[in-house]
Amino acid sequence: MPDINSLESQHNDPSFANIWQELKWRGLVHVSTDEAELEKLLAGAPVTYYCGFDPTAPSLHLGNLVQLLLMRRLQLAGHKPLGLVGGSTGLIGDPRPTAERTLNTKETVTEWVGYLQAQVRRFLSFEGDNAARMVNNLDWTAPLSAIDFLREVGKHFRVGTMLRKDAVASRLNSDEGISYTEFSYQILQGMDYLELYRAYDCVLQTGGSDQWGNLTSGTELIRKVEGKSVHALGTPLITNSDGSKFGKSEGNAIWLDAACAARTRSTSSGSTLPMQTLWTG
Ligand code: 485
Repeated sequence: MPDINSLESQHNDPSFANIWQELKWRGLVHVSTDEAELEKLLAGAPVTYYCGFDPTAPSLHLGNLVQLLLMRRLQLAGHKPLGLVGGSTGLIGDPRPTAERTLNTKETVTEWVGYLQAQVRRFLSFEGDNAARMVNNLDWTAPLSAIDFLREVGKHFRVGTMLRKDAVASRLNSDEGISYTEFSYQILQGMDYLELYRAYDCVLQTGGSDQWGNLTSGTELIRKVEGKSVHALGTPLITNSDGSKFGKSEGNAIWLDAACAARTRSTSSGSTLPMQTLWTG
């Protein structure tokens, strides 16, 4: 029996014409930029792509696993992954549709960055021609002053466009509204894509379909600033059998870290669940 936990024994299915066809067959494509172009791009020479994970808990969860497996499949097809753990975005918080997040301390976020990086490392190969690389967005956001941020980055964003993003629109319609801090989140994620495009020629960002607003914030920024069309791919979200979202924010996450799962099992109802609840919408 091959050891399915060893990266060396993993491979894509050679019966598919190309990786895009395989991803589609596996139900990993919910929404994307131009499909024909993306299929051609991924069937060609190695490209660099990235996916970001925010340290808003001490462990990744099942929703993140979909992205890790997608990243690995793209790597097995010869492409180069960048695993981003959000040392800066984790300090701000991606707006949830329902309520404002409580800010975690900088010490806590730093500790969780370390845990998440270790988890991401287990799913990707850091050796060979298309070795993965870990990046942390705190490296390029921490040195940026508020004035430079507003002059160099903020100037490219139209408030009207920002207000129309789903995550923001749903919060504006709620009693609680949205803070300026969380409203700015999409700019930070857009800036990350631009930074990674410049530093590594990264031309694809992946995420769950809930990330579409943030993914396109980056593709639009790169089009404006660099005049270049880059790509985004949103996977379906893992939902409960009733179609509701499944994850950290909803309090029913299945943690990838056994120690974390054990700690929350007594307090959370969702650490084990029937398989029928587990597939996508
Ligand atoms: O440049 C980036 C900075 C941060 C992020 C992505 C790119 C994180 C992203 N905003 C986010 O909040 N992601 C969620 C998380 O971190 O838990 C989940 C998404 C899910 C999937 C998963 O991350 O809700 O759809 O993308 C990897």
